[in-house]
Amino acid sequence: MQTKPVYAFDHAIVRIPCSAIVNGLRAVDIGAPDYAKVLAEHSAYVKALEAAGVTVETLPALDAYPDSMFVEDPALVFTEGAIVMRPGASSRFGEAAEMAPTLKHRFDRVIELPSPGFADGGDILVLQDRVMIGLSDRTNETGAEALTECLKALGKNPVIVRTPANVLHFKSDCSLLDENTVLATKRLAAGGVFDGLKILFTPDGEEGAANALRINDRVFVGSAFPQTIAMLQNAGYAVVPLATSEIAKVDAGLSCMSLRWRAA
Ligand code: CIR
Repeated sequence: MQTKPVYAFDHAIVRIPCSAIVNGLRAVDIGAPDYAKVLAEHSAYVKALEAAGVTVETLPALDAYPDSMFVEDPALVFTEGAIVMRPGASSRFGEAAEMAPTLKHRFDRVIELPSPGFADGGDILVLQDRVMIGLSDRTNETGAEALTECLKALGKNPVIVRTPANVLHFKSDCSLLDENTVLATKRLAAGGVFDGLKILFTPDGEEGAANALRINDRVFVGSAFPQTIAMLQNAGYAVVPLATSEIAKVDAGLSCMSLRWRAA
């Protein structure tokens, strides 16, 4: 049986941004995002998922959780089942319980990450042969070790790696491009985590482009990163540029706004 690529997806879950996103978490305050513009970026993203052949389930806005549109963080999903995470930011912790019923409805197998550790989906990079768990300010060692057991129970091959200092999530600085290739910042790849894989480096000044998203035959890339777009096009990838300038104000990119999986 031929193995499907890990970026072959036919389903996704997203959540409508709530108006409290203007109060979303951010490391550096460069101004609050404009709610109407966030809605527009989100809507274009959902359309791009659908155009890529993905059936999208849209969950309602959750006003109690400013960052709840970033559904990637409170859960992990695979063909084999889902994991309810324990987000490492206290203001986001309750998002996991909000997501759990949807996962139980959609997946036969749902595993809850046991307490007391913490882990965010943004720290998890799924490669063809392994699942990387990046330690960060949101994913601690206890959480990473517990997640290792959850992933093994789903038949995955987890490895724990490090996220550079001052980088929010492991995947803020990298993404999968194909079975053998990743897009990464120089500072993240310098740690040697991708040795053995082909690495395309984000051009200097375009580190924010590293959070791209491979979906089926295309790669979503932030439209504010022309050098990265040109580099990926020259390498033969079908690039879909998407606006991310508003969500970037709350440290978000293209992977954060969906949970993606392939039904069996
Ligand atoms: C946060 O700090 O949690 C949000 N403002 C941004 C989350 C981005 N999520 C992701 O990269 N997976």
